[in-house]
Amino acid sequence: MDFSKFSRRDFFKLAGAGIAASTVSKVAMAALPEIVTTEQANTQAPLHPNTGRPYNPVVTLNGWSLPWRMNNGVKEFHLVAEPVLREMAPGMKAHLWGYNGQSPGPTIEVVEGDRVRIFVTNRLPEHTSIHWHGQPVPNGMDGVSGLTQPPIQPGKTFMYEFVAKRPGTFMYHPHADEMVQMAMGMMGTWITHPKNTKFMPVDRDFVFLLNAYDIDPGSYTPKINTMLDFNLWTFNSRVFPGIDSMVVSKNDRVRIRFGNLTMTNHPIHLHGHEFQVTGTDGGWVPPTARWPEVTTDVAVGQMRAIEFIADNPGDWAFHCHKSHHTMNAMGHQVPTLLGVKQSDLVGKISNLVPDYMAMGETGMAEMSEMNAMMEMPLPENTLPMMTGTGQYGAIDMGGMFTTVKVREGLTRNDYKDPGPYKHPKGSLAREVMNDLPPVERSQVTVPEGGTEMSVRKPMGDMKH
Ligand SMILES: [Cu+2]
Repeated sequence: MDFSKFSRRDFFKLAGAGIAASTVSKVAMAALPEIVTTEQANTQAPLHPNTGRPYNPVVTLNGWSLPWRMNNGVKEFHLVAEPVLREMAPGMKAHLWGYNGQSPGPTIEVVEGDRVRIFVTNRLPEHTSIHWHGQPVPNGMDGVSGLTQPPIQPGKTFMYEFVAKRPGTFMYHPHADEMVQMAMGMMGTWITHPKNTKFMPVDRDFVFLLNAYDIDPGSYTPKINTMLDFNLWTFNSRVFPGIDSMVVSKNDRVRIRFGNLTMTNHPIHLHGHEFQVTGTDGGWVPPTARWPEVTTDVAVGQMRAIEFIADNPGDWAFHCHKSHHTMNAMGHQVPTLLGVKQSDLVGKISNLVPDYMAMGETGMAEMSEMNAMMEMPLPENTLPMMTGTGQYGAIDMGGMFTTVKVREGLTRNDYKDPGPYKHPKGSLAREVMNDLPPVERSQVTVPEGGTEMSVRKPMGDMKH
């Protein structure tokens, strides 16, 4: 993540002037907090509070935190539900619905005990609402359209207000035409920081949502009726190699929080370290109830916070362990051709399909190499199925995959991508050459008068 490219001022734009909402007068709109939006999909620097109670901010992976204003002791935010253009990785953009210019919407960070007021303006073509997933709020603030409030009609602005009671990791999403609105990317993270800034301190605190889309190769808009067969498995509406690395300093205590708003579970796996699940939907896990893991499964609607000491330098893979969730569109329905000799067929098929290429005979890794060489043309606005290049070649990944980069001696707020890890001499897997020292072979001797066995093999009897 390259924070050097922009300052917060360049990153955001104030969109308040252009709102012209149909039913809120200019005077009424002037009383609302300014609308802050962004069109960028880069990870933004943490938002350090300059008003209100102190807290240690999170870093939202390929996202940002929403600025607020204090109004007589109340923290006021302004979310705008609207169509957005999200870059899912360089080379592919999607028409999604989100909040304040992006999907997911901005992270909202507050402190335990804060009184919070959230204005929600609806610029979608249909009604919506926002549910504050996981938070103990008064029933009328729970955002379930029809049940606890009338829906927010297009052009209208609603106001939610409650005290952020329990510290932890939460989500927000519509509770109105959910199937469509969540398939289109409407969701965001909510962090309630503990009032006591010394409570469970960490050096780096990352957060993102697990989400998924079904976007046909060559198109831009998700199919909203898909129930299970999604083809883009995303962290914060980004796929590898578009997901930023999580950069940490050696021996940092690192927290990574994630919530699952897809239609299936995701076993999230970290290489090179053991972690503990320190937080769930229900709050922080007491130390005596934690156990070490390297993979934690996140069910639909759940949130998990994991913590570990980053004591092992390197570029460590961090990904969903379902292998179809670490690839992009196009590959999921390809027939298995392992071991099928296609050489005789190519000529015949080429008469029918001029660009036909035999694939999959020895595996699918050749796909990523071919994509890398740009020999196989892809439809417009389509990412290769497996992609990404590391210092040693093709990474053969997509979807829910990124890296945790552990480096010596980074300063506290340095999140810049340090480039590929330099492996110390002798610590890298390598091809076996003729340079291994000779080894004394153990001499197996048959004991005198040794046993005799008859072994029946397909070729006939053999005596040993
Ligand atoms: Cu997964």
